[in-house]
Amino acid sequence: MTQEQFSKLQEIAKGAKNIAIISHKNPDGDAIGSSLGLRAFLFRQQLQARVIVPDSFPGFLRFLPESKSVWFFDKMKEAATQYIKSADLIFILDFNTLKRIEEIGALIENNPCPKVLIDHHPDPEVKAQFTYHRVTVSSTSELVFEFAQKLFPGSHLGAKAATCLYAGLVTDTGCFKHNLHERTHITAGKLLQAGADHEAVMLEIFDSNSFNRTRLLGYSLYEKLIMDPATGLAYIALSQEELKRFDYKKGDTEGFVNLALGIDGVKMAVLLTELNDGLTKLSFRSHGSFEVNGFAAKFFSGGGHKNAAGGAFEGTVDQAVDRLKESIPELIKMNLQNLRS
Ligand SMILES: [Mn+2]
Repeated sequence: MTQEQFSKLQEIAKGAKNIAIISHKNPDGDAIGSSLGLRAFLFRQQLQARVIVPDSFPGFLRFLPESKSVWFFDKMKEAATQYIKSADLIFILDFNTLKRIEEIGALIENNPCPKVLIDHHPDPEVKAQFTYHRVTVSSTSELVFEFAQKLFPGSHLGAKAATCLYAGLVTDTGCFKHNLHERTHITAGKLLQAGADHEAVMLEIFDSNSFNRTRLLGYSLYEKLIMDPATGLAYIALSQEELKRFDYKKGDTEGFVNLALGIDGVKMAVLLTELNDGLTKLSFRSHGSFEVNGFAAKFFSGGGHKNAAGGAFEGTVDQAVDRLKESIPELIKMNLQNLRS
């Protein structure tokens, strides 16, 4: 975005009465962190905005400032629909295709107001008058940090926004493990300077677990982890019944797939979880030049980043495992070049 565009957007924002900030389904730390961070920053500029996401976020994000203000579309369809219809400025954060917001997508498309896309996923399909997009960045939260300074130059971010954006940056990099660039650390430093609460972010997101979640992790690793040394695939498949046994709450399986990926010899790890409605969710992780996003898109109508992608399968978890196994030869083919090198 040019300086001129930022000035124009500043004018639009100042005149806007209903600002909507929309992020994706199954919102993660970056989706909620970037959205609440932007909201808190706008609030400091005397601008009111409403964060709306398709469904709820994991409990470990509840500590974020003003997290209670987020509207879940599936829980309050009418009010949210009304709000989006009447919005005169819409921010679209942390996703590149309207498919990721389901019904909200049509509402956004039908509203002719100015839209701003801030995202780091490859090849954005979302059409917006203002696009602040870069792939070589840790997170949307980091982009929002840059964006905020350009939208209102010289303004202070505020501690609330800083904590939200810091949470997004830290979660999307898996605690500074991936999606990492030189600038990530610089941004993290600046967020701390602006008052981000590092201790709360670490404690709430990484070091707090329910009893059931800890036991589900043990069960998943001991009983459910399958490893195929021939293909370098490791996976954990959890049925609805198993999730229920451990009183599964959204976000409880966060990080499981990375433990599978961490095993020596594993090139790709997959976590399969059977959700209530006969739908199985898949999370893919890989190392280095071994890419999983194309595979997730082709076989599991998903997508994402090169080394971290997601997808879904209509059917039981066992059927999804069959589908996964069937498609492995194709995955190997897709990555043959990378495997040789
Ligand atoms: Mn993100």
